[in-house]
Amino acid sequence: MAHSRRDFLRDATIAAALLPRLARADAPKASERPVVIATWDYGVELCATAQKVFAKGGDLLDAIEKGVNTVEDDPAVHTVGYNGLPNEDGVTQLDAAIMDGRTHRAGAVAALERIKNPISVARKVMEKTAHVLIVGAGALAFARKTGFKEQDLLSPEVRAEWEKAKHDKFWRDPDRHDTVACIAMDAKGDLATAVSTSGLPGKLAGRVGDSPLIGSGSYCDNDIGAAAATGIGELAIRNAAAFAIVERMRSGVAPSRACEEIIDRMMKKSPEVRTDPNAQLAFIAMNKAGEVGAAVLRTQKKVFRYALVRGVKTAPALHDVKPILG
Ligand code: SD4
Repeated sequence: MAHSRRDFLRDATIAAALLPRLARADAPKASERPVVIATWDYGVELCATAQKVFAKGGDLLDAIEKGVNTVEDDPAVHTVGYNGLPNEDGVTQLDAAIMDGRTHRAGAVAALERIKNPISVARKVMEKTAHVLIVGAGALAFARKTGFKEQDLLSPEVRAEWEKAKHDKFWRDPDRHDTVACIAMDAKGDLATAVSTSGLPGKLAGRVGDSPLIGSGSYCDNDIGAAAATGIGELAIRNAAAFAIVERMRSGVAPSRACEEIIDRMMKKSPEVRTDPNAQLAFIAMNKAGEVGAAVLRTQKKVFRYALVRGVKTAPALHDVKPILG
């Protein structure tokens, strides 16, 4: 199809708008690596833990696994790991995925019960099997075989809270579903992603969200960059969102802009997300230069927050991102 003058002008305008972002000089020097970005306020803990692993000369995967473990282990976090809120049958089912850019291998578990650290099981799937994703009873059996300890995932207090409120709007409180997603770059510039969640509280038994699905909830291409999601997984799945963001970065688009473009595309494909207050979704991304970015469609909290740390000397800091739809 012929490229009209109008198309040319539009493309030139878009290119000009992107230029300052592409030319931004905030790509980290080697001394500012490693770089770790993680979703939400608890991302600070994650980044701090990963930073300590890196500071001791630890490996990229150890850094992100241990970082995610701190969130999974925290009983005050009701959206990930231990004390993650249950499905409509009162059973906590966890999803997680890890991807290593160096090998382009990935491991994931979905609807995993009774194991508080699904990210560690996902890592074992990646390292010890020829598979990528193991679900449900098979995932639990695999976890048992590889030495994970089974336990009740709900504290008595959270179980009691759930029993009391299970029939009311408890489930629809958007503060009750926040996935921990992180992207890390080590000192050599290699990339990895990790995502862990209890998914949407009150979900149907066996429902799988975006988080364990490589390409939807996370994706890592060691030559280009990585992306990861938090929010309503069905939206991310229907748009192969994390993969799509990485592909935009492959075309030279900066991380924030790549996240925004996929949200724009999503709004065009599914116009109902513009008016549905429950349509919440946010992305984080990092390119091979170590530049990071994020975008959020909507959140009932005022802003989406991510934690970021560069190097091993400065402490992680939180960054606010305004929603595209208020
Ligand atoms: C899911 N993406 O299971 C997860 C839940 C989440 O903010 O991140 N909520 O769909």
